[in-house]
Formats: sequence, structure tokens, C-alpha cells
Amino acid sequence: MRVIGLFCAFVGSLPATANSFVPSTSHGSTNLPTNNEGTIKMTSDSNIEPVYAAKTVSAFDKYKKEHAQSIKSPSKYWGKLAREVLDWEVPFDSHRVLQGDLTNGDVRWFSGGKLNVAYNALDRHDPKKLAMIWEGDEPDDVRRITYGEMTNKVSQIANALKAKGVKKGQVVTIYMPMIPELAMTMLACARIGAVHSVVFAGFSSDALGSRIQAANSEVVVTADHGLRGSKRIPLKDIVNAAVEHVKDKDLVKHVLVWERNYEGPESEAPYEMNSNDVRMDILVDDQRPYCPPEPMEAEENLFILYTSGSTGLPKGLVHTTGGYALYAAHTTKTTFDLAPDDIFACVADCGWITGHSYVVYGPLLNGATTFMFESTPVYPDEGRYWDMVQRHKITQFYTAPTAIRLLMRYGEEAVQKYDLSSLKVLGTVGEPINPEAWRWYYEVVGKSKCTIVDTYWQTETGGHIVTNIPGVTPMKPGSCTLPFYGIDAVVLDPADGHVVEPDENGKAEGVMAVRQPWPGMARTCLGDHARYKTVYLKPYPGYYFTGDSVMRDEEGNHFIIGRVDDIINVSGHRIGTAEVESALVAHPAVAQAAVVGRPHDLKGQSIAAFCMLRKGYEESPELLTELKMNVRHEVGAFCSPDLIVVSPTLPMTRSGKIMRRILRKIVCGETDSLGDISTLADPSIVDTLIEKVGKK
Ligand code: 6R9
Repeated sequence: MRVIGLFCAFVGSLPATANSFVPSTSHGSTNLPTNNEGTIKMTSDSNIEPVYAAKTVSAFDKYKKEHAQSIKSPSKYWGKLAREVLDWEVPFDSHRVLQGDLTNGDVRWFSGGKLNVAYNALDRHDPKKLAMIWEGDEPDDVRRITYGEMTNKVSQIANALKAKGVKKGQVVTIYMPMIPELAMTMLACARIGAVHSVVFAGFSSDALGSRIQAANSEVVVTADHGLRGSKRIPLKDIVNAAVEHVKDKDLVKHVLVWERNYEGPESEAPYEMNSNDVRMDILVDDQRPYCPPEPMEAEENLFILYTSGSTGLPKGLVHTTGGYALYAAHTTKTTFDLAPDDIFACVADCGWITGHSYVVYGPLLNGATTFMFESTPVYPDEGRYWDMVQRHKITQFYTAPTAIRLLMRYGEEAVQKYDLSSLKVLGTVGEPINPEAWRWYYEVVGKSKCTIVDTYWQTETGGHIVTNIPGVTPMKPGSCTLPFYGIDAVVLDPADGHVVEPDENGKAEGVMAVRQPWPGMARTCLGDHARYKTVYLKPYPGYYFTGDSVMRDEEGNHFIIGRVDDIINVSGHRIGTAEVESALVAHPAVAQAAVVGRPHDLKGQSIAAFCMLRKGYEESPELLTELKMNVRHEVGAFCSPDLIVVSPTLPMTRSGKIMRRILRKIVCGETDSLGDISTLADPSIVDTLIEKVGKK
């Protein structure tokens, strides 16, 4: 299996047990607590020292019991939590906590219940408490916003949206930089029952346009510009081009524009105004600071988020109100061991699911102080993250392995300069973390005192599904460890779909699936339930299929190996090969293109593209630059290929299917294990490509 190669690159050199931070036997119940140096130390539950790394037998046992119960009686487990964690306008029916199943794809949680997520995230918390600390591109650009202020502002934005005709159930597309108004616009949609669709502001105008069209979105909210590392990104101009790109010319009724440096209603707009544009700050200032929260059925849509699949256009995954809110809140609290006075920092962008669940909804539903960050880890210098931790006394810090690997390169000094003693939990997400990066994060950033939580999940899952839990379950470098409460994780044999039994060493390898619904799971793809079923539920009937391959060790720890489909993970960004390929063939010179991922030291994976040219075109440095530009224009700069190989033909079967497996092997340098190439229409292409890639 191809996946094995990738697995070795990350964790293959680690003997599983020797690296566990909690020595244990396969019987589980004899797990002993340990301190961070790995020496065994018995503590009682009430006196866990050091709190975030030591485990007690009882805490771990309690997890096992609770996890088993949550699987056995999901309605009991989630029903109780839903009452405790959320405020309901109308209580849900206790006999209908969970309805439907994975076989039919008709899962419903908390039927009969009504609630409003913005109310739960804002109004019910202490108005004097800080809801958000925001730091902009420049370190001295800081805003502190209380729950009271945010509740009023969100109400004003909600009223502004209403004033522009936005109704319950309509999709509002948000294309904004990481400024507080982004989070507040999301919450304003939630307040009136509009469905937000945040599009990452790194996507090109074409990609934005097709998402506006696909969601049938009449209103787009943007800002005049974004800032990243002192670079100005002209978001309003991109939106203008996107609106041009929307096929249905009458679709977009209004573009609402936040101004970065708003100077009052008399000031002139610092961007080009079209007839249907509205200056958001002026409109919002005019609104009443109260907007009644719309009571929403638990299963009504909260938001959609487009994400790449293996084929075709990105899918608009639909998350619903009650289940998502509960899952985001509960995973934030549990995985990050959130306490009331914590300053919780997730530095992901709200254009991705991580920003939805762990910048906005999870922390605010818990009444915590969320930290929002606009810039990059290396601006103005490579100490930026740690400088922020020191200045804002951040307690939880959540980032991606790619950022950790980048910062590791600058050495320890950039970290040592800062006082990081406020930190308790360090999180990672987006791709497998290599044990070297894990150790650096643990030792250099966390001073061997913080828990590292390796959180495995997806846009589709709404929140963490496999992760360790501070003070409760053990950590293990390179492994996301054990399933979260309510997650019945299984390893399936990709060939026949049976549950893989552990081998003689207690290990099981296969594809990762979940056997039972959980509240945070996406319910459907917008307007295409058949696709949802085809991609997630039909491959292994009765299971939710993640698309990842996994190895589970003898202690039950999960090691995610990588995608089994054509999704590439570049710096934690999920990219579909189909999107990049269609951007390449949109160039007149390209007849056909095939895109594969290859391992990259910093980014995890990078994109390699093979292009077959049309007659009359020849390879030239200018053409290669143009092809890269095409990808930037059609999808976004973050999808730009690192390697483009012009190829006389592509390795295809006689029936015309491109064999990406072979291209992957070639770019990974694994040419001695190409496997069977006899089914190729022209096997000699393989040597030609090996030679071409070798020269690059
Ligand atoms: C949250 C998010 C999902 C894909 C997922 C997997 C990879 C995410 C991971 C991880 C190993 C982790 N992934 N977290 N792999 N360890 N802790 O990233 O969502 O953008 O939808 O990507 O990312 O391959 O299937 P999304």
C-alpha cells in the first residue's frame, strides 16, 4: 500500500512503546501515571503534579469508562451534556436525542429543541468579561472586546443584514481578513438564522465566484483590504472580480464592505464603490444595538463551509445548529482543559473549519476569552507567536505542524527570549505531526510542562474526533492517540470493509472510520445529499468514512498515515487534485494535467504537476510561470505547484485512466517500487518521466 511509505516518513522510526509518555501494558488498566521525564509517579486525582502532563490511573480509567458509556448510550451521554452546556429556548424531546443512522444518512440530533447559537455564545456570559483579544498584522495593533460590547455589535450587524434583506435560511458569503468583524459577522448571521459561508481570503476571485454561485448567495460581506506581513491584500477588488465571475449576473444583490480605517460617515470610501455596494461601518452604526435572537430548530443550518474532495467542485458541507454547537463547545472545553480565566489562542484562519470551531464558536460558547490573530508566525520576526503568548498571557496555544516545523528552523533562541510560563496546553491540527516537531513543541515551547494535544479531525467532523486529553489520557509523539467521547473509531480493511482485528503485535492497519453518529458531524452537502452519501457513507455501509488511512498500535493509539484519496495536504490546507488540474487545463497550452502530492520538509506535502501540451506549444520558463499563475488565479496562491513537469503523454491505462499512483512514486523517488506498469498504454513513458523529474 502506498500509504506505508508516507507513514514511515513520519513515525516509522519510532518504536511505539518506548516513546509513550505513559508506560502501559496492553491491558490498559495497569497504566501508571508518570511525570514528563517518563518516570513513574503515583498521585491522587486531587493532587496531580504537574497538572497537565501527569496522569493518574483513576483519570485514565474514568475516561475509559465514560468513553465506553458514551458509545453504549449516545442519547444519554449527549442529551445530558446538551442540557448542561447550552441554553435552549425550547427543550428538545428526551426521547428524540438521536434519530436516524449512518446507513441511511438521515442523522438528527435534539429534535424538537430550539436555540440560538449567537445567544449561547454571547448574551448569556458576563458582559464585563473579555470575549476577544485581537492582534492585527502589527504587534501594537491590539483590540480588547468584552462580551457586552460584542453582543451589542453583533446585534447591530444582524440588524444591518436584515436591513439589506437577509432572511433566515439565506446564505451570506463572508470573504474577510482575520479581524474581529469577521467573527462578529459570522455570529450576526447565526443570530438571525442566516447561514454563513466563509471563504478563506487566500482563495482567488474565480474560486470565490464559483462558491458564491454554488451557494446561491445574494449577499457578500468583505473588507476593503487584509494585511499579512505588511502586505496589503485588496479584498474588495477580488470580490469585484468574483462577482463578475458569478454566472448568474443578477444573483449578488449586495456587497457589504467593512473599512479597515473607518473615519466616519462623511469620509470617502477608500475603494471603488459599485451600485450595489454598501459601506458596512456606516450601515452598522445606524442600527439598534439589540436584535432578538432567532430561535432555531436544532437541525436547522448554522453554516456551510466549502472543502475539497477528491473529484469535482468543492463540497459545501452543512453544519447544523444544536449538534455542532454542543460538539464545538464540549471538545474545546475538554481537549484544551479550558478554565474560566484562560486566554485561548487558536491561530488558524476562520476560512477553515479550525477557525470556525476553535477561534469563534468553541471558546465563546464556553464564555472564555478567545484570541484572534491576523498575521503570520514570522512577522515582524520569528518570535511573533511567543511574544504574543508573553504579552497576552496565553494559556492554550493551537497551531499546525507546518508552523512548528517552520519555527524550529530558527532555533531555540527565538523562543527562549520570552516568558511562556502562562502556557498549559499546546495543540496541533491539520496533518500528522512528526515526532521531531512534537518534541520541539513539547520541550522548547512547553518546557516539558505543557500537554501537547494532537487533535485529529476534519471539516466534516465539526470538532476533534481523536485526541489525547490533558491530565486524562496519555500523550504519544506522532499519534493523535485515543477517540474522543462519543466517537466509536474503527479501523476497516479497505478491501472488504471489515473491522481489522489486531495482528500478533496488537496492531491494526487500514482506513479510519466511525461506527456511530456524533452531534458535530456535517449532515449533508449543500444541495447534493447524494454526493454526501456517496463520499462518506456508501464506501463502507454503516460507517462514516474519513478518507484517511491509519495504524492503531497495541495501546489503542491512532497514527494517521495520510489520505487514501486524491486530496493533498499542503501546510495543513486541504487541496483537491481536480481543482488544480482544472486550473492547469484552463491554460490554452495544456491538453491534460495530473497533479500529485509529494513529501515536503516544511509544508508536509507540496504539489507536483504533470502537464501534457497541445500541439504547437513548447516548454519554456515563461510557460511554466504562466501555468503557476493560472493556478493562483483559478484557485489561490497557496495551491501553486512547486514542480511542473511537461510530459509528452501521461501514464494512462488503455482505458484512458491516469495512473497517479505511478506519478506519486516518481516524484517521491520511489522508482524501485513502481509496481505493475504493464497495464499502461505506453509503459515507456515511465522512464521518460523519471529522467525529467530527476533533472528538475
Ligand atoms: C481540522 C482539519 C482534514 C484532514 C484529515 C487528515 C488531516 C487533520 C490531523 C490530520 C493527522 C492530525 N488531519 N488533523 N492528520 N493528524 N492531528 O484539518 O480539517 O481541513 O478538513 O482537513 O487533515 O488527513 O482528513 P480539514
